[in-house]
This record gives sequence, structure tokens and C-alpha cells, in this order.
Amino acid sequence: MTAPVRQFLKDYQSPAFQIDSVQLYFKLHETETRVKSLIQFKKLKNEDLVLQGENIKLISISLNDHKLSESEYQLTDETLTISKTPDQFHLQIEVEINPEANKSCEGLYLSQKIFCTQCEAESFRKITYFLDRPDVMTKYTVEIEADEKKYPVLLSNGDCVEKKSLGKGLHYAKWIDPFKKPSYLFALVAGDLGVVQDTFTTMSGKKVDLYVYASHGKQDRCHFAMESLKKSMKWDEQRFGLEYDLNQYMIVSIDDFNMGAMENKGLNVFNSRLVLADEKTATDDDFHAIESVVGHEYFHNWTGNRVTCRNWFELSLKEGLTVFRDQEFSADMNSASVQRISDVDSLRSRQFAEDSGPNSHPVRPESCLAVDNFYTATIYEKGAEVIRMLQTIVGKEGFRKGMDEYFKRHDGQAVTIEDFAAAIAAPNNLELTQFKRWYSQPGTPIVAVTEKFSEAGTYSVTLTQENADLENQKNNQPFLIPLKYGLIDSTGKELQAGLHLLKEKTETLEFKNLKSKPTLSLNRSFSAPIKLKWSVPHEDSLNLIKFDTDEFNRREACQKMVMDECLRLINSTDSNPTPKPEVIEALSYLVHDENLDPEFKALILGLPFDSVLAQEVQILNPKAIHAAKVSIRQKLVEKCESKLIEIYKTQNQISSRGSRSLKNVILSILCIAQNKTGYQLALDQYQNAKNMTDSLSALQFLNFFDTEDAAKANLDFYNKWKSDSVVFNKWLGIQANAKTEKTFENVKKAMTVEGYDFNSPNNNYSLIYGFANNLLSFHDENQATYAWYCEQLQKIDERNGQVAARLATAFNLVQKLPAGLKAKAQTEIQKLLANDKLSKNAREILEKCR
Ligand code: HT7
Ligand code: ZN
Repeated sequence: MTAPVRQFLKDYQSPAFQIDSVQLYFKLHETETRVKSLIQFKKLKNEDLVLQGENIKLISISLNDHKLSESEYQLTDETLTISKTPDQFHLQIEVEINPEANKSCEGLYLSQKIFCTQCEAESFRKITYFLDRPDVMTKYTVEIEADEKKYPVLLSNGDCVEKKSLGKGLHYAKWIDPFKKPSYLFALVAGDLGVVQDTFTTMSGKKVDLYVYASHGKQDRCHFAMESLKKSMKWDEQRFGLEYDLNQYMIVSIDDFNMGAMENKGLNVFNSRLVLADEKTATDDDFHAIESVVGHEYFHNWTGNRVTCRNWFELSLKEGLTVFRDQEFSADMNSASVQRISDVDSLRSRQFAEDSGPNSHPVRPESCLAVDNFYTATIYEKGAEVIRMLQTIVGKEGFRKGMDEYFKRHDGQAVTIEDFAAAIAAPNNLELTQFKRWYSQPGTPIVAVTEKFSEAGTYSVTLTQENADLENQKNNQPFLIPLKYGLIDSTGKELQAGLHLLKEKTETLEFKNLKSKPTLSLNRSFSAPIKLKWSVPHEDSLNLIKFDTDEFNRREACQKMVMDECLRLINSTDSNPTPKPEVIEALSYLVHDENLDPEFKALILGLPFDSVLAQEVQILNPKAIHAAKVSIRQKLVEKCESKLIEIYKTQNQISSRGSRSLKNVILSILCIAQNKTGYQLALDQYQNAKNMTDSLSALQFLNFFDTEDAAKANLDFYNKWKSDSVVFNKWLGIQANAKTEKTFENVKKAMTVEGYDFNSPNNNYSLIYGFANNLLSFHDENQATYAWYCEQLQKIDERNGQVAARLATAFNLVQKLPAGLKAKAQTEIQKLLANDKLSKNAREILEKCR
């Protein structure tokens, strides 16, 4: 195998050829699909024509109708080169591919007897030879021929202009996409599918036909996705003035998919877990995720499809912006503060973790081995935060003007992050040189906060960007940090609120004529993705917890207080450290607060995720992390057991998302604390559950008890759902996340049960990757967890490098492991790297972890 080549952003060259149009003809067959293409080229630079192609068999190639002999082109494993071409010409290429043998979920493959494609980022080249790069955009005509019985539904991008029977059991469909697009947005689906249909009338009065396809019998679970689609279409018109441009929009649900979903023009392909939902099979969180991802893929139609990326280093141009748009959509459809809290929780647990480990990279990376490794929390979530900061700086209206300018300048083009920033800046007269460091400098900025109050009534706050290094010109220059803030007095009255743009390494803000030291609420709504280094006096925390008008910071004050307490317990040399009474007192105050919205109350009572705590310790000790959380829960239950049970019972009478959320947080508190009533309530909840939210939560909390009834519930759930691919994954997730002595054994057993498919990315993510994220069970010096994990990773890598690379990220925290575990992990990583067949995807991640 040839060593993978590192690609660099700085080496970008514009394409040497343009493609004026492409016609594709697919003769679908499970093992011998034929693809004929007719491609019209125009030469732009005096260079060879180099087409990309991988794992495809070339049958024939002609240039301007002249069949080329082998001496007239050069073929390698990855390219087809024609040295001398006319200025304008057409190529006809025929290739053969084997979808059934393709287990990578890239290119053209079969998922449960459905032909489907996944071309982003560089997998169109697994379908035919092409200029497979996002800055080559062209118009596609697609003809499909297939067995009429096995594949009655034949879909591609754009509009269906012809459908007919060909006789001999075959049929045919022709699709034309009137919009130019890059090859990564090409899609084809063929199968025996059920459908739910609806329409949407756009703001200019055009009727659009909407379809959600899924395997037969699952149509009833497609309605929520359809409603989400209609809401997304309306929202994009209202918020950004963006209207849908084709006559139809299709979503297809597929079981075998490497990621969440794909925004192919007019023909989205979705992982079934993000389409199929009804109360019986989907949790409230699933419904929320479906609404958000349906929105995300829909919003790509403008941010990604109409205006795309010049090359993959610019991926955040479309992903950061589209995540920002889907977050804003979800905030408008639900509670805005709850949405912001969840988005930041996810950012902290995924992106901050990534950014503090060996695979940290800037939002616009400068090099890579595998383009697929760009699909990270940094590109998506930090990218969205950068856009959000721009909106905070110019205001919602200014941002809308900038977006209008962006589409005016770049519709139909493949552009860069620089182009986007320039479009936002123009109508707002902004100078963005310093701001753009957010795109080029990796890492989470740390801002240290010190406060002073003088007798003369002046309150001053000094803010210092700790990782800014004025000597080092490269990656440590001060950021432009938009900080929303407020000052409140001891009665909770808001004295001032504003936005400060922190530009220098150190700045001091002064507020005069104050009667007493105010409480500072800083980085309200998480206006900048930073860490604050700040020891907040307990009275200030309480003041914020009780009175902050910014709901995000109200919850943040509580999280910070609990986080500091967890860290104190984790780092304590005491063998059985006890939580401070004032922390338990504050939590108890919140438990008793009758005025809190239930969903918000559930969030404010939540403890920081393990992965967030892990970022703050020098040496990872999952047992201490777990013990700290358990002890806080136990003390809280000791203090207010009856109130907790009362809240559970009251909320259990109400059928709403917020009530379920609060009741299940209360149940988890009781169960983690080994409370007997909690156990009984969890059993009752499991047995009487009317929806998946309740039954799954109960099952999860029963795992805290090693009882026969808990085991019975686990088996019952498995038996009920083993043939339902979406729900079966939830069961796998429960096995993986359990915090018991038997978790590792149970995970290994789960791989052998009926229903487990080692080729299914979802099964592997839920069980194997899920287990790696269970810090307590995975990082266990008494078990051979790493050897087992790497064995699975290696086997998966042979078929699917993308899934293997995701699994490899579990070792991002290897440097934090205690010596014994670190040595074990590194031995296993070295073994993987010694295999020269290891995919470049997994290699790139693991090389940084060793
Ligand atoms: N734009 C989509 C990316 C995607 C993808 C990338 C690599 C391999 C498989 C993939 N499936 C989907 C997803 C999105 O952000 O909308
Ligand atoms: Zn996306």
C-alpha cells in the first residue's frame, strides 16, 4: 500500500478543466452495476486531465467518440490521466462497480436491499471517474435502469422527467437537476420503499411536493420528519428570505449510514434514527434531534448547495454556518434558553474535549491525510459559535444584511470562509482581521477574571486572555472576544447590561458610582466559546442562581458551583470526601423552587458530563469522577428525599416533554443514590411506560441496581425490540453506558446477540464507541478493554475506515491516563499503526494519540 499523502490548504490550485454538463446512465445490479457517463469538458489551464476514480473497473473510454487505447491514458489505483486533450471535448466512460461488496457506506452501496449513495466528501470517485472536487460544479442528467420488482422506486436529484417500463422485468427513470452542483451532492436511491407525501407552498406561491421514503411498514413513523421539513421551509423564508428552488424535496431513510444525514440536492439521505419516530419508539430527545437534523439538511440547500466550499479545508463555511442556522431554528421552535444550554453542553463535552487533545485543529484546518476526518465537532460546533459571535457583534439585522450580501455575491459559486467573512463585513462596515483568528488558531481561549471594588464605589473587572502570547506570532494572538455581561445587586436587581468586545490580552472594565460590590454575570448566553478562569465567591453564585435574568448564566452559575465541587472531591486526598453543605443547600433550594420551568429545572439540576470534568483534571481517574457525582447525589437525596419523590409523582401525572425531562432527572438522582423508593419508581415506570422516553430512562436507571427485576427489564426490552433496527440501537447504548462491574462482559455478549450486525455503523457506534465513552468501564486497569476495543477497531477498519476513525478518537485522552493504562493503550495503538493496511482515516487520528 502506498503511504497516504498529506494535503495542504496552501497548495490549493483552481481546477484545470471545467465540466459543462454530465449525463450518467446507471444499469443497477447488486454485484455488477454498470455506469456510463458522458462528460463535456472545457480546458482552463494547459495541463493534463486527471480524473479521480477508486475501486472501479474501467470498461471503456472514448474522447470525442474516439475509443482510447490503453496507451492513450494512464491508469493508477486512484486516477485516470489523459495527457493531451483538445480545448473542448467530451468523454464517454463506462465502468463497473460492485455495490454489494461495498461495506464502506460510501459511493454506491446496498443498505438492507436499497441501493443508495453517499458521495461527500470524496466518494463520487467510487462511482465513476470524475473531477471529484467541490469547486467543479456542473448540471447533471441521470438515467436509471433496474429490476422493476425489486427496485420499484428510482430516485435521483432534481425533477423526474420520464418513467417507463423497459420490458423483461426492467424499468427506467430519468432525472434532471437544473442547478449546477459539485459531485459530492449527487445522489441515487433505488428500492422497494414506502412513502409519506405532502406539499409546501413557498412564499412566492410555488407548490413543492414533499416525500419521506422509508422501508414498508415504517411510513407511520415518518410524519414527524415531514412536519419538521415544512417548519424548516417556512422558517428559512421568514428568517433569511430563502425559498426552496426545486419542484420536489425528498428524504430517504436508510439503516446503514456513516453519519446523521446528507444534504444531496433535492434528495436527502438520512440515517433511519434521524427520520423514524413515534411515541412508542422515539424519545423526546430523538424527536428534538430529528427536527434539528431535518432542518440542518434543508438549510444546506442554500448554505452548502447553492453556495458551496471551494475545497474541503473550507468545510466549516457550510457546516458551521448550517449548524448555526439549525440551532437558531431549534431555538425558535422550542425554548431558546434550553436550546442554548444544550448546544453549549454539547460544545463543551465534544468540541472543548477535542480542542484540548492531540487532534485539536483550527476551524479552518491547514492540512490533512483523510478529508473525511474533517467532520469534527470543531468544524461543526465551534464553526457555528464563530458565526454566532459574528451575529452578536453586528446584531441580528446586520447579520441578515450580511447573509443577503453573501448570496448576492456568491450564488452558484464555490467559495471560501474569507469570502463569507467579507460578505458579512461589507454592509456592516466591519474590519475583521483580528476576528478571523477564530478560524486559524486552534484551542479554547481562557479568560482569567479578577474583580475589585473600591470604597469610592468603583467596581473594576480585569480580563486577561491567558493563552495569548504576544511574542509568538503564530497561534496565540489575542482573539476578539464578544462578552455579553450584566451586573446585578444583592437583591437581584439588574444594574447594567451590555456587550464588551475584548481585544487586547488584558483589559480592565470600570463601573462607577455603585453602592456596593455588584455580582457580575459574564459571558451571558455563552456569547463566546471560551473558558473563564474565575473563582466566584459563593454568595455571588447564589445570587446568580437565584436572580440572573439571563437563563443561560443562571444555570451556568449552578454548573460552575457543582463543577468546582466535583473537582474538589475528585482531587481530594481523603478516602471518602464529603460534599460541602452549602453546595447541597443551593441544589436543594432549586429542588424546592416552584417557579422554575420543568425543562429548565431538569437542566439546572444536572451534573457536568464526565468528559467535561475529564478536561479539568491532570490525570484521569474515572472512579473518582463517578464517586464525586454519587456523593453529591446521595447528600441531596438525604437532604430532600421526600420533596424529590413528590416532584417525581407530580410530574409523572403530566404528559409533556418538560415534565418527563424533570421527572427523569429526579429519578436518576434517586437511583444513582441507591434510593429504595427510586428503585421501585423506576421499576413501575418501566412496566407502565406509555412512551419510549419513559421506558428507556427507567431501563437506564435500573442499571444502577444489580437485581433480578432489573435484569428482567433489560431482557424484556431486548426481546421486544430486537428486530427494530432503530430501537435495538438504544438497547445497545444502554449496555454500553451501564456503570457496573459487568458492563464489559455484557458489551461483549451484546455483540453476539441476534440482531447485532457488525457491518452496521449504528450498531458499532452505539455499542463499541458507546462503551469507549463510558469512562468508568472503559478505562479499567483490571480488564483488557483496550485490546478488545482495538481488535474491533481493526476489523471494522477493513470495511469502513470512517467508522474506525471515529472509534479511534476514544484515545484522544491517552495523555491523561495514569501510567499503567497509558502504557496499555499505547501498546494497542502501536499494534494498529504497525498494520500497513490501516486506513488513512484511522491512522491520522491514532498517529497523534500514540
Ligand atoms: N454534509 C454531510 C456530511 C456527511 C458525510 C461526510 C463524510 C462521510 C459520510 C457523510 N455523511 C454525511 C452531513 C451534514 O453535515 O449535513
Ligand atoms: Zn451539515
